[in-house]
Amino acid sequence: MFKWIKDKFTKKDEKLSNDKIDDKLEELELEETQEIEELQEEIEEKIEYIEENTEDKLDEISSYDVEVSDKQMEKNVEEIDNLEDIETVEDEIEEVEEEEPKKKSFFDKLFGGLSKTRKEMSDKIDGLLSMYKKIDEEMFEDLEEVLVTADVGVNTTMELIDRLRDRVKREKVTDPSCVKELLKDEIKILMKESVDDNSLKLEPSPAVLLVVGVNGVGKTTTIGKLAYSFKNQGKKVLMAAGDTFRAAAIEQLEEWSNRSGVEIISHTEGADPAAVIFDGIHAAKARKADILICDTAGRLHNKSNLMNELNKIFRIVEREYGDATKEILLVLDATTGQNAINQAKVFKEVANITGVALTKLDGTAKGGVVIALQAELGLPVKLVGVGEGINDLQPFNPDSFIDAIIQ
Ligand SMILES: Nc1nc2c(ncn2[C@@H]2O[C@H](COP(=O)(O)OP(=O)(O)OP(=O)(O)O)[C@@H](O)[C@H]2O)c(=O)[nH]1
Ligand SMILES: [Mg+2]
Repeated sequence: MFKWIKDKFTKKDEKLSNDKIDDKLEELELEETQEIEELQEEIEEKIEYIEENTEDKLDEISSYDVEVSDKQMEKNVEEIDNLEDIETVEDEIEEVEEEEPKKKSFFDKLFGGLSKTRKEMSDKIDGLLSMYKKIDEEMFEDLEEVLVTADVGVNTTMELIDRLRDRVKREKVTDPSCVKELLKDEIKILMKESVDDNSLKLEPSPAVLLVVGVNGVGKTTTIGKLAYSFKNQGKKVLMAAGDTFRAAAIEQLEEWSNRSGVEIISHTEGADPAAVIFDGIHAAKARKADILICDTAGRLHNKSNLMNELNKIFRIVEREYGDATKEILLVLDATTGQNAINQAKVFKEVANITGVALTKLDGTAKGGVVIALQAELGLPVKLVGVGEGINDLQPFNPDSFIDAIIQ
């Protein structure tokens, strides 16, 4: 009985505890589900939060990037600007450095260009005078020879030696070493007596500069150098390609037009040169040019052809540009020495030559020809060419020239 009761109660207990467990389990399950749900919710919220924040952050990051790259860009532009500034400054320094030696070397260039003539004259005169203890007729004769060989010309040399002899006597000079200075002085006096002004006359504006001379003397090169120089002085310049004899001549002037930045009027090969000059004059009037520079042919079939062509050009200029200031510049090649004097004589017959440009002095010992050109022919030397470069043309100054060839 007791056992039965006991069993019954145990069973009951068991049932009770089983129920409890079930309840508990149910309760636990519920709690768990709730917790899981809560956790899920929490996770979802977190994901949402993270997602939202990530988007903001990404936006922030990309806008920051843009800002950074904008700033970087600005910085880069600034750096480029600085670089450009630096380059401009460097260019300016280069220009100044280039100009400096140009200015400095103006006399140096002439001096350097005349080295061969100086050797021919100055060195020989020094050598000769050092051999004499006293001044006598033999010394004058030797001096005469040196001057003739240096292309001073026979007539001019005789005139100079006569003057020197008189001066030595008048001033009672006995020391041969003093003769060189006296000779230099007499050359300068003679050159200035024959020509009173060596400057180009291109004022008042408008002016026309006709450049003439036989072939190969340096006409086109001299025009290019002059155009560049006038332009740098602030003048409005125009060039007319009057040498229509060959296409290469027009192309050569076109090249100088590009180098000097000066406009050019040209026709084709074989065109009438006078027609080119006519067009040049009308363009110069229309464009209000200060100076019109005209190239002409030096290479024609014969002398009379050349002279007829030049006369036609002179007539056109007179008729169409009567009021303009006129220069007729004869270009002579110094390396041809006495031949240059002969050319000058021929051109003087057909044209009213107002000045001479003596070129290629850098390559010759015949620079003494300058003295004859002025003293014998009365032609003012106005320009000297001392090289092929754009800056290798100089206004002629008798004193500096003589100082450079007789030291
Ligand atoms: N060394 C040196 N060469 C020069 C000088 N002037 C001109 N030349 C050179 O001489 C040559 C002839 O010059 P151009 O200017 O063509 O002579 P051009 O008188 O126009 O000749 P054509 O058109 O044939 O009648 C070229 O090679 C020039 O570079 C100078 O002062 N010094
Ligand atoms: Mg030419």
